[in-house]
Amino acid sequence: MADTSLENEVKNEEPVASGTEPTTPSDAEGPEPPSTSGRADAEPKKKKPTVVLIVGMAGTGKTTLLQRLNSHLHTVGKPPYVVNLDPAVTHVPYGPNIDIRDTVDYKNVMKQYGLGPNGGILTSCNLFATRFDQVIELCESKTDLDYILVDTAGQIEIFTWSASGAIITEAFASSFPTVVVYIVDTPRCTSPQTFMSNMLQAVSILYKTKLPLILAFNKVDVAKHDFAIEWMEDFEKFQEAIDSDSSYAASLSRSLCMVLDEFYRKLQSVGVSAYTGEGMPEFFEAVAGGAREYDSTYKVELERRKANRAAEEEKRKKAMMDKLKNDVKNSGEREVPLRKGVPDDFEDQFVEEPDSDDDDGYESG
Ligand SMILES: Nc1nc2c(ncn2[C@@H]2O[C@H](COP(=O)(O)OP(=O)(O)OP(=O)(O)O)[C@@H](O)[C@H]2O)c(=O)[nH]1
Ligand SMILES: [Mg+2]
Repeated sequence: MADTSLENEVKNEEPVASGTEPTTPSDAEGPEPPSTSGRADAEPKKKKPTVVLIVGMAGTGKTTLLQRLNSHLHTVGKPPYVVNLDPAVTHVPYGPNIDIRDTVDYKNVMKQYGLGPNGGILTSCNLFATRFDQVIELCESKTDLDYILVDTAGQIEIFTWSASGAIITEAFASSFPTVVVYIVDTPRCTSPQTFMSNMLQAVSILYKTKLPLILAFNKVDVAKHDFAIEWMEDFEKFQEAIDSDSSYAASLSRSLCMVLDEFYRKLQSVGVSAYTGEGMPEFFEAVAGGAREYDSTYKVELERRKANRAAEEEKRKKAMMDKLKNDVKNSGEREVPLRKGVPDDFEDQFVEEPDSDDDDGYESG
């Protein structure tokens, strides 16, 4: 049974009036993403919501973007279920249905374990991960849901090496179609080397989670992401951008951009602005694409792993049974079949004296 104490009742049930900039036209117009509009009626009611796990480095705009996504989904009549997994955030501008801060006091964790802020955040996430089955149960108990939006802390290492990141992503991904959205701070990425270090972070997320990954270039109201698309589509363009730089880091970036070619081809990338709401339809199209990719890759692999585990378990049971039979045989004892009820051929099999009065099947002593 789900522990409902984890859940914030109704907080997110009421439409959130706006994103960060309430008067910007995008959400007011409520542009229905082409890929999602009209889909709801055609699909079976009991379909699973897609989990959108928002990750990215500190200050890239994860929380503000989540607020925008939440606002957009309310506007188009598909209110999401919202989970905050950042224990250190002081102000959450959306109403989370589940908030890690209601369960774990990050400052207390720091004090109790003698940790600094980063260690405190990591440990808080680890502590919360131990209750994550309850979060999944709560999410599963919701009906008519299209999206579960998950905000995370800027400590990206949670998802690249910490135990809680693996527990959280695997728990979501084994229950729902799950897509990871890596947020990039576009204006801070215009230098080729910063861009490259960001891409390497994204690769390590993909490497660790093995889930469909979307690159969301945020803050396009400040700087368009065209340069990034160009660098990803044509590595020569990226090399041109660092041509004048003869440093070791630049030459490493030159080599890396060719290696990353394969990674870029597999990715979906969108430009968004959490401030203006730009790119919302494209964002949800990419999420729908990610959910399809989940079905055709991750889910298939998940089912293969489950089948393998079941086959292994079957093999283990059979080996144990064989060993047991062998032990019985070697000990020279007669094998005693166990049956429920009394079979028709009971007497033929077990009663040594066919004419014995004792018909309860046990040999008298
Ligand atoms: N111009 C602009 N600023 C943005 C946008 N999105 C977020 N910001 C600003 O970026 C800063 C960081 O935003 P947050 O949403 O707190 O970023 P975050 O990734 O959640 O940060 P952490 O949780 O600390 O990792 C804030 O000052 C936001 O107002 C955007 O689309 N455009
Ligand atoms: Mg945040």
